[in-house]
Parts: sequence; C-alpha cells; structure tokens
Amino acid sequence: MTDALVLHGFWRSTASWRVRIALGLKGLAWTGVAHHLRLGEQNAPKYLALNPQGFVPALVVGDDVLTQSMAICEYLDDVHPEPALLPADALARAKVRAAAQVIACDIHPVQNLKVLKMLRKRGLDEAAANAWAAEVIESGLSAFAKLIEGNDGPYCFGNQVTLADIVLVPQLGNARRFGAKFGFGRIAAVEAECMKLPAFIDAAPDKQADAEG
Ligand SMILES: N[C@@H](CCC(=O)N[C@@H](CS)C(=O)NCC(=O)O)C(=O)O
Repeated sequence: MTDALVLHGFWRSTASWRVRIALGLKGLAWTGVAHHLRLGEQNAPKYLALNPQGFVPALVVGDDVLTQSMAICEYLDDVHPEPALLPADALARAKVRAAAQVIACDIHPVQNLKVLKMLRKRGLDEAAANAWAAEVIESGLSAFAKLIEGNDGPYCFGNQVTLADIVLVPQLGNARRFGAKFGFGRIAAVEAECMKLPAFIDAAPDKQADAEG
C-alpha cells in the first residue's frame, strides 16, 4: 500500500506549484491543505511544526513530513521512477539540475514573499519592490534560456519533461505577476509545450481549490 500524500501549499505559491506538477506527472493521488500566505498562515505554530521555515510546500507522506520543493520532487522521482524527472546520464542530470537551480536557488529565493516583505519594511514602496523582483527574474531567466538553448526541445532538455520544466513554468507565473520580461530563447515555446500536458494544466494556480479570483 502506498502512503497517503497530503500537500500543504498555497494556490499561488510557485514552490507548491512545482510539487503539484511532479505529483501529476507521476500520476499520484494527493489531498491538499491550504495555508494563506498573505494572511500569514504559514507562520501558525501548527504549521511551523511541519515546516520550521514557515514556507510552503510541505508534503506529508504517511507519518513523515518532507519540506523543500526540490527535495520533494526528487523524492517522488526516487520512489516512483516513471516517468523520470531526470535523465539517466550523469552529465545530463547535472545540466538539468543546474538549470533548475538557476530558478530554485538563484531567482526564486531572492524574490519570494519573505524577501519582498523585508524590502518593504526597509522602506521600498510597492513599485520598487516589484521592480526588484522583475529584475531578478529577468536576469535569471535570460541565463536559464542560454543553458537550454543547445537542445532541440520541445522541453527544456529534449523530449523528456525534467525538473527544469517543473521549475520553469511556475517561475513564469511570477514573471507575469511582477511584469518581468521572459521571452528569452526557447522559454515561451517550452512553456506552451508543457501547458499541453494534463499534469501542468491541473497544477495551475487557478485550478486549485483555494484559488482567489
Ligand atoms: N526553497 C523553498 C522555498 C519555499 C518558499 O519560498 N515558499 C514560499 C511560497 S512560493 C512561501 O512559503 N513563502 C512564505 C513567506 O515568504 O512568508 C522550496 O523550494 O520549497
């Protein structure tokens, strides 16, 4: 029997969105618990007991809890190897991880809600904070586009959906939200291909039970 999967997330959270895509690609059933980030529900003691960082997502797997979206996606890939989210070849895996980490380590953490709140607390107004986020996203995505440009596609790294696609599509949601440019290289074409797949369609923020208009 497989463990029940409970995803603690938020409809608009890009890190939660990554995990929803991975769960969908693996064909896994899950239930969701929403934590409203603007209302600060991620900092409620009950949730901090699951993730002391006060970040979504957290994935409850039976009696265990996993945090960090990339670790969760790789766990799902380890336990449910098909379809693989990473290529078999070590060099190719490192390239996929590198592209994914451009977004997961170098773009997203610099423009997430916590950082934007800190900037506002230090005097940046809404427009300046959004411009900060847009600049971070644009410079990161233009580098991401170069990292994937040698591949034919249709996805970031050939004809297999990988972790790179799983982080790219949600990050484009943030790009739109903050008015960042993202039409670099093959990025828009990759997104269009991904959005033909049910796992990506079903994971979209506006499809979630807690989505707001
Ligand atoms: N590296 C973490 C990042 C998680 C993260 O930043 N989550 C955001 C939503 S996308 C969050 O919970 N923010 C709450 C806050 O900033 O207070 C992961 O990949 O899981």
